[in-house]
Amino acid sequence: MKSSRFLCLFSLLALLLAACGGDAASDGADVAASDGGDAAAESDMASADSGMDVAEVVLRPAGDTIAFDESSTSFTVQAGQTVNLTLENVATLDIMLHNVVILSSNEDDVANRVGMAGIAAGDASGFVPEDPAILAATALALPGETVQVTFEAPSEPGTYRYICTYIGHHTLMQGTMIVT
Ligand SMILES: [Cu+2]
Repeated sequence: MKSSRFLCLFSLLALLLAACGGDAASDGADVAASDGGDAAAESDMASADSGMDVAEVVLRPAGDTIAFDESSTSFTVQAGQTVNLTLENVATLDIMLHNVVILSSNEDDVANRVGMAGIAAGDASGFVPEDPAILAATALALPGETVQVTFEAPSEPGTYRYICTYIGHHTLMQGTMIVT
């Protein structure tokens, strides 16, 4: 039974003819057709889903320096996407506190204004001022601490600055969020 079925399939493949019975030929055709259909449907689903997924972003400072790590100076999200942003403060020095403040602009003037206002805002507000250009901000992370903020990416594609507003950090500790 098995060998005759094998021979039957073999002859099908070899000759590309449905010469050994209607059942075998139609089975083969059904499987091929439904496999192709499923694969197409799955890839459609995946691309539709990717627009809805939450973007997981992890940023880290470059050790004990006042700078974001090389891999943390930029990240890309989709317009309107929910972003789960984590700041892992991997610093070990007591003075290396950090946060991430996402701005609605990529202008130096705006980054400087918010950075200076952050210093004035002080410890009580985690060095995050009240400013209309702030889209989102994490709490201040002590060395070894991890903080998180969830926000919605702007609906407008473009480049947006993020800075650390801890005292004296905003000019050195910057990155860009690219919204596509
Ligand atoms: Cu910092």
